[in-house]
Amino acid sequence: SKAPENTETATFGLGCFWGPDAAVGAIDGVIRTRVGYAGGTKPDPSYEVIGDHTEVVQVEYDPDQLWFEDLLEWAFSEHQPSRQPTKRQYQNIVFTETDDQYEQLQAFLDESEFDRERLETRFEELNEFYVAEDYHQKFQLRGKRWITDVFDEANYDAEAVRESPAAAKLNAHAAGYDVDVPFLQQPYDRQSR
Ligand code: MHO
Repeated sequence: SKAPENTETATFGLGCFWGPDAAVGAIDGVIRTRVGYAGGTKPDPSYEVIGDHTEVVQVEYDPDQLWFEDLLEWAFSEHQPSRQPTKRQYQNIVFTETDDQYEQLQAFLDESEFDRERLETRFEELNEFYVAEDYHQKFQLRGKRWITDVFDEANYDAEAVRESPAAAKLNAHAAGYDVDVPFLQQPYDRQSR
């Protein structure tokens, strides 16, 4: 079957973006991933001149397979909500892009046991996502030349690799993720929500 055409995006700051890029790629229903910068005001940030932005991973997912709330569950398994790095580059941020995502976030926080007073995670509306340099995309996979060479031979350019659903899964696998990671063992019971 083909990659679904109706996808939604969700964006998270969870420290150095290489790790969450690979981790989220392993999740069933995650179609594409890309890393970038968001959450600040500096126009056209780069890795060297990041300004007040934060390293983020942008997830493109199939809303028929995965809910934003599932990604929230994942994001909260990936960081310490009671801590916040002082460096903005590595801060933990949950961005919302639609009213629906905002409502799912409120429901998630209400249902969770977090003491809102002690929650240091930033919650913001995404205004702009700046895609990061090619050498930061699918970073774990880039270390496996024997795999990336095959993409090159098939005439994939850097953008095509970044946007490839297969590359997202291979990147996760290259980072050591498999179907056996605990987060993925949790059954998704949509009906009970
Ligand atoms: N400089 C750190 C973090 C990189 S991440 C893209 C490292 O080399 O691991 O900020």
